[in-house]
Amino acid sequence: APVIRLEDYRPPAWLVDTVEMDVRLDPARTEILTRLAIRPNPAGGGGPLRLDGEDLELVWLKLDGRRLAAGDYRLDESGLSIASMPDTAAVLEIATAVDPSANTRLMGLYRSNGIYCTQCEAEGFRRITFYPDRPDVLAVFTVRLEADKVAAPVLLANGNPVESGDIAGTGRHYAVWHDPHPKPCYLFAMVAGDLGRVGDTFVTASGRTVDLGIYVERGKEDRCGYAMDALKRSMRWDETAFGREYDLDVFNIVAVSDFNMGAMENKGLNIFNDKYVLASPETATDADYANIEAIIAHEYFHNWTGNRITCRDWFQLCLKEGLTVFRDQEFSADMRSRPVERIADVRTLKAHQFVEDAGPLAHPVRPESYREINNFYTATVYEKGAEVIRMLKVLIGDAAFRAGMDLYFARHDGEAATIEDFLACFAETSGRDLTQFKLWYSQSGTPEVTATGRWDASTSSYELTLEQSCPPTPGQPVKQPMVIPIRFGLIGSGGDMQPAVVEGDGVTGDLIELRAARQRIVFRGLAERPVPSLLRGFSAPVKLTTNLDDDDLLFAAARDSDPFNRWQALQSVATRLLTDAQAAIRAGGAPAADARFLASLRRTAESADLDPAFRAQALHLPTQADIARDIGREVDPAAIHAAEDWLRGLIGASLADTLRALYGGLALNAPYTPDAAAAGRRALRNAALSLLSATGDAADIEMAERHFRNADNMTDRLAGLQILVRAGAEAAEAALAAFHDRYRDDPLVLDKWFTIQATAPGEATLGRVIELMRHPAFALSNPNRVRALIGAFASGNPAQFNRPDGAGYRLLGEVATQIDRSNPQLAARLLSAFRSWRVLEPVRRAAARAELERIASLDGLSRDTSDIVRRSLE
Ligand code: HT7
Ligand code: ZN
Repeated sequence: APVIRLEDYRPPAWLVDTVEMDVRLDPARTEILTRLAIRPNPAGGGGPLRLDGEDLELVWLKLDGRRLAAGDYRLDESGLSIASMPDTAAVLEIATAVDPSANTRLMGLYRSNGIYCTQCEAEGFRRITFYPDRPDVLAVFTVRLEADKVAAPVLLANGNPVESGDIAGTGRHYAVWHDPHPKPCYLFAMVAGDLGRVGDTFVTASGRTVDLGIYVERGKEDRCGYAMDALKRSMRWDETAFGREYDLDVFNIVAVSDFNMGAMENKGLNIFNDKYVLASPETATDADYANIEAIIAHEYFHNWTGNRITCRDWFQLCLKEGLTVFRDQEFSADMRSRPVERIADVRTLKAHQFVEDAGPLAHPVRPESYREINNFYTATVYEKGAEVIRMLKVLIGDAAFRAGMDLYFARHDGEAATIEDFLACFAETSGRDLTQFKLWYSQSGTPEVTATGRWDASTSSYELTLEQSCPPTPGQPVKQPMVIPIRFGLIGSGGDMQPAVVEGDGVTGDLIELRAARQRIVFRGLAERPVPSLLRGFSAPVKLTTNLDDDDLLFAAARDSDPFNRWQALQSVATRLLTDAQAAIRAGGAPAADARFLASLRRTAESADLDPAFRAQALHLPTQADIARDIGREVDPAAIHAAEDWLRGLIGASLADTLRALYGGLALNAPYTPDAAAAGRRALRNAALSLLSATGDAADIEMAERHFRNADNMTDRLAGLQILVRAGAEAAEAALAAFHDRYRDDPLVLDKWFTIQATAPGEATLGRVIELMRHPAFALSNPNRVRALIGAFASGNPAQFNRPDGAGYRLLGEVATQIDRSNPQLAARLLSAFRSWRVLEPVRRAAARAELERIASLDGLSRDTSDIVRRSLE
């Protein structure tokens, strides 16, 4: 596949003003008549017309009413060209036909459980009709849909409903939808089927009433309440936090069960993976509720950041995705606990983006080239993209940030914009030069910051030397220094201390702007030696190393006024302990306990003045991936796993009385509610139970079994099941069977059952995964099932996926290459589990390489999969 480069961007030769579509839905042969009003781009366009098209049957083509003959145009596997075009505006009519039932890629028009639906981002519209399928061609769409009235009583498309009716004597009916807002075709959507509807209304700040609808498979209407509530809260929040009002008469959400990603922000007609809509206490965990809230908000927020202002080209993907993740994170922080949300977001960032940035798939937040754009919907574009926006806000301040957003909305509404357009708004409102800041968009890799502090009692001063560097990443051997905002405080025995004088560049209030490779700051006039608290709130996505010892960190864990850094300090000590422990285990020795850490953890767990959700985060140890990243080379996942088991067991035994008291004291004697306060109590209680049972103590395992059996909600039931399976308890099999029997007809809940088994420790897991692939509820055609079993095994069970015999790699390779034939996007995503293979110890590294090379040698690989495999091997 050719490489597409940002530097080659050229404006479109032809613009499209209006699109009128007439779609005659049929399961095997859907006909689409499209009428395009086109004109040469006044900015030097015109000439030959090129339209994208993929897997389409061209029925006929008319230009200005004249049917074109075969010689008038050229068809090839990626589209259609008309060499001789008029030099004025023209009307092009195209009739295409597609087979939605045969569309297993889930891109374009396909069927999910009998429902017709579409997915057009990034390049799916070309699988519906021939079109300039690029985000900088914006047009006003009118869509007429018709279908069998019994099979598809519901007919939906973007925009507002215009008219509907029966087609006499045919058993069919139709509906016309008009979207007045010009949009790129990737935001096009239509849905038809026999769907249940849950309705509500929302009155906007200016008093307009919007009809809200959530459409789901019949019988699931009673699981839409939380999604609807989250939608209304999102609409209100965007008005108050960003001054953004909704702009159509209706807003519809449809939940489908076959979907490649989480959801899609099509204008006025969001389409969701049903996992992120459907929830009831009986079927959804607290984490599911939080995800639903965040994703409903994310897709809704795209209405302004993505839809009203879209991307000029796919290199600018972070313009909409990074910004919208930032917005949904802020929303969740306002709805829940800000520090706890920040901790959760940073955990996700480190677990996915830091890992990606450290491996062969590393790329800048704004990539400069790609072969397959679907492979760039990554943690870097989304999560690091959000961090870049957050840094911008920290650097220029809240007022200039809000003014910059207002200016961006005013200046670029209705346009397809670039990162340069976006940054220019903030440069203007802040009066700052953002040239160096822009490096965050072009340099890949996680910057490393080293902070070395020195207390000089004779002068009562504290000297802080900050150094930054960034490791080489693919195509970028050498990096320039970035602007790194470091929020800080100096902690003294009585709390935060104020120095009398600060010497050195780049310090304003509680913010250090690290711009140079090395910067020295001296704080004078301090009453005592401070413990510096750096990178408060994780003010920049960097890897920070300090010369603070464990005593300093544990002091910070107890005294830092920044809750994020309190949590981070404990995590840093735990990371050191686990890293040392895995080294000891590899060397055949025994890990060493640390009484000070255990005492500090106990204090945090017992601190009644701290939010239970925060305390639960403190009890969650760094993940195995965190430790692998800390080690950085010659990684042995089995040793890391053993170290984790050891530390969990040690905590469970040493803090048993505290953990039992927490478990007993936090029971909620009230019906389940998904709010943050109740979820926080459950999280802390389940974390306590999980650590207790890590000792293998029979009484604690029995307690976990009772917890499972008596649970009145999915959060507790699943936590109990997970604890039993993880502990390898005798009761685990019976619990798994009971869970299965209870939810045998509920695929979304069975996904949890698949995942628990796929992430179970022990060598038997691989065989179990293979066996579960034959379970009647499992299907390679359904992305949720595949991710729940195969994805969970490959990404959520490092010790078993990375078996030294390579069997885990072979399983993933075989399944992914099989899926590649039907759904390349899903296959490529699964294979990104290989992204850290180079840091493994030699035996595993060789086995992983062998599997990647085997896959690379196969004929007929999709562009998605060959791109991932090739970059992984480079
Ligand atoms: N903007 C959406 C991305 C998306 C997508 C991309 C490629 C293939 C399928 C897809 N489904 C959804 C989702 C979002 O970020 O909001
Ligand atoms: Zn998005």
